[in-house]
Order: sequence, then structure tokens, then C-alpha cells
Amino acid sequence: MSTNSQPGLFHPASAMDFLPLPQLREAQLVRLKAMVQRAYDRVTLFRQRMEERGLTPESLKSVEDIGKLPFTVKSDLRDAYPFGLFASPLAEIVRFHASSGTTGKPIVVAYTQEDVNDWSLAMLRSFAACGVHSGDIIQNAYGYGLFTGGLGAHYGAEALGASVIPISGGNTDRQIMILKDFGVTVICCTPSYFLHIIDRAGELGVNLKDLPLRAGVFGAEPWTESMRQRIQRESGIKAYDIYGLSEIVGPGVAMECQCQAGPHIFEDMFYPEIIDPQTGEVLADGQEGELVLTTLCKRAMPMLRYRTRDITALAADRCPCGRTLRRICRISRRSDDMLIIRGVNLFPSQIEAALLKVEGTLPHYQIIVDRDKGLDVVEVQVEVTAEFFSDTVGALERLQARISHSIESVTGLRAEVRLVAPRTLQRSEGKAKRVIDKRKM
Ligand code: DLL
Repeated sequence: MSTNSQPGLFHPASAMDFLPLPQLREAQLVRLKAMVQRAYDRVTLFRQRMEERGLTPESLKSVEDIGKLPFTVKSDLRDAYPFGLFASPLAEIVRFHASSGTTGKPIVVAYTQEDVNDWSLAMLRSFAACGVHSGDIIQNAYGYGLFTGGLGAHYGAEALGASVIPISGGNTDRQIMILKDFGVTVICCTPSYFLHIIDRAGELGVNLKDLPLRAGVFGAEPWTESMRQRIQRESGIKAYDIYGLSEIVGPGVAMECQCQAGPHIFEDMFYPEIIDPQTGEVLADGQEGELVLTTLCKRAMPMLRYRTRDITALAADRCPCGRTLRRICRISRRSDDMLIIRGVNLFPSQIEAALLKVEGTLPHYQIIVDRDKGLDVVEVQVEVTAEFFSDTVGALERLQARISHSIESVTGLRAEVRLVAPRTLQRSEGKAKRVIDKRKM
């Protein structure tokens, strides 16, 4: 892989971004057939589901035939925990990542060496698309660990030949010191965390506009055009939107080019469809619905028509950059109840699972999400039994600590816990309103 990307120069790996459409569709079909064959041969769930529909890999004659294939959903990954959907033997797996499931167990994803190489290439193309090049100094403030953000961006930046600072998330004062002292030119983090960095830099008397920092690669959570404008106005950098999800690969499924007109999907690697989330019917370009993705070259864990739950539309009009890849419109919401808190996925059902592990709590709770100085904060209000509520302050504090600990061990998130008397939380007549999201974006 070449690493000779220079300012203003086209990176050779980006050639795939500009394939004429007939060639792109041809490449997709070849890859799709091989991928479906692999999934059919090696993953019981995929084979069973295809057999139920009377399908074999030979049933795919054109890319559009993908619509005949069964959907895959998050609970399929949970049910297969930890290794049930692997299409490669464990001996060929070089990396695991994991992300929140709807209950206590995470969902696990795996990569062969070739998968890691492909992912690095997708991330390289992502950086190149927004004008990042070798010679750039990239501060990577996505979390390193089971979350795909840190290592995903790291490998892509190295493949590009840029210099990476693997600082991971948190410790904002140190982030600002390094931004300044290392002459960082590009930062990667969640957009809400960068807003926090802007605020903190202001408090420390650091003017980000005086630094060489030029671009931000922001994603892992929903954000808005007005957040982009605010970031650009207050920090003087260009803010680019990057999209991805663990189940498909991690970051680098789609990335904005310098036109900032919505992330281009790397369609030669990830095949997108938009469906009506109620009926499953495939919708035309431009229509809003749920994004469904099929991996075209994953080996360890191929995904057939994975329902992302992200609501968006596909834009097929030509982008001025010349890329032939379709774009996704900003993801404004999800078709399930998943929240994203400081870049971490959270399902209300996980809080419920955490509470159930603690004696003395009632199944009545409410999650209040707010934003304090740009950072998401979560408060969980929990009703406790009358018996516990009349207990000593010390006993209540111990209960509170047990609940906090349980929530952190199930979700990985620290939440403020407030114990309330029985029958305090409002009962709803229909679906319980578990979440009050006060964040203004
Ligand atoms: O968030 C991967 C990632 C890391 C993407 C770093 C971009 C940058 P998960 O933790 O599995 O993976 O969460 C995936 O996050 O289904 C969306 O709901 C949401 N999401 C990710 N990027 C964006 C974005 C990573 N740019 C879930 N805009 C996805 C809106 C986003 N939502």
C-alpha cells in the first residue's frame, strides 16, 4: 500500500472512490457472491435462514437480488454470543472488539488479518477523503479498547503514513496541552467531546484558532449541522462526519469528503440499502428509512443485510468531488431506543438489567440524560422498596453505591444514581417513559 499521500494530491487508494458505476456494480456483484457463499458454507444461522427461503448462493444473479436475502439484527449477534457467527476458525482471528448489546452481554465482533487490513484501508480512504495526508499529526482521542473507534482510526492513520498520537479519550487538559505542544493538525473524537475541548480551551486561555489544528474527524454519535457550524466557528477547523458501527467493521463505513455534503459509503466494501423499518420493503434513493448494510469483503464475520436501526436516506446525486459513491444523509435518530452517551451505546434495558441485580430496587426507574459543559451526563432515578427507603442514611448510601457499581459494570458508564421513594416516578398509561433526553444539539 502506498503511503505517499501529499497535500492536495490524490491518494492512490482512493481510486476505488471514483469507479465508474457499471464497474462498481460489477465489483460489488463479484464480492457479494463470494461473501454469500462463505456465509452460507460457514455460518449455521445464515445457511438456515437462506434454506428457509429456498435460497442458495446461486440465487444471486444481480446486486439487486440482495433483497431476497434475510435480514440480520442485533439480537442475532447477542444470541450467538460470543463466537457463534464466525466464518473463520479462531486460529485465524487476530482481533476482537465488542459493543453494547441490549442486555448485560456485549456483542462480539472479530477480524482476520485481512479484515484488519481492509478496515485500515477503509479508514485510510476516509482520512484521504477529507484531505488528511502523510505528514499530518493526528491526535486520536477516540477510546482505545473494545470500542472500535480508537484502534480503527489508529491503523488507518498509520496506513496513510500520518503520525498518530494514541491519546484515547478523557483528560481534557492533557489533550489541550498536546494539541498545542505537538502542533497537532487533525483531531479524531466524538463531536460532543470536541465541544467540551473547545469550552475547556477557552477556560485555559488557549485559542484553538492560533494552533495548526485544521480538521476534525467526528463521529460515533448523532450530531447536527448547527453543531458543525458552531465547532467550525469557535475553533477555526473543518469538521467532517465519519460513520460506522462495530457490527459492520467500526469507523470507516462512510466518510465525508471536503465538500462536507454527507458521508460517502465505501460501497465496494459495504453494500447499503434503505428499508421501511416497519415493513422491511426496500426504498428508493432519496427516501428516508432504516439503513441496512451488507459487508462485501469481511472474512471473520460477514454480515448479511444488517439492520443498523439508523434512520437516514441515500443521496445518489453526483458530489462535486467526483466520487461515485452514494452518500448518507445525517443520521438524526434510530428506530430503536439506543442512546449514545459520550460515544458509548446504551440501551435502557441494560440499566434495567443492572438494577435487577441489586436487591432493594423496584422495577421503576427513569434515565435522565443532559449535557453539562458539552459532556453528556446521566442520572438514573430508581424507586426503592419502602423497607429500604425508611432505612438509615448509611444504608441508603450503600445501596446507591451498589446500584452505581452495577450500572457501571453492565454498561461501562458512570451514572449519577438518585434513590426515590416508592410510587414517586410518574406511571405511564402506555409504554413506560424510561428516558428523558434533555440534550440540545
Ligand atoms: O461508534 C464506530 C465509530 C467510531 C464510528 C468512531 C465513527 C467514529 P458503535 O459503538 O458500534 O460503533 O456504534 C454504532 O453509533 O449505529 C450509529 O447509531 C452511531 N453513529 C456512529 N457514527 C455516527 C455518525 C461506532 N457519524 C452506532 N452520526 C451507529 C450519527 C453515528 N450516528
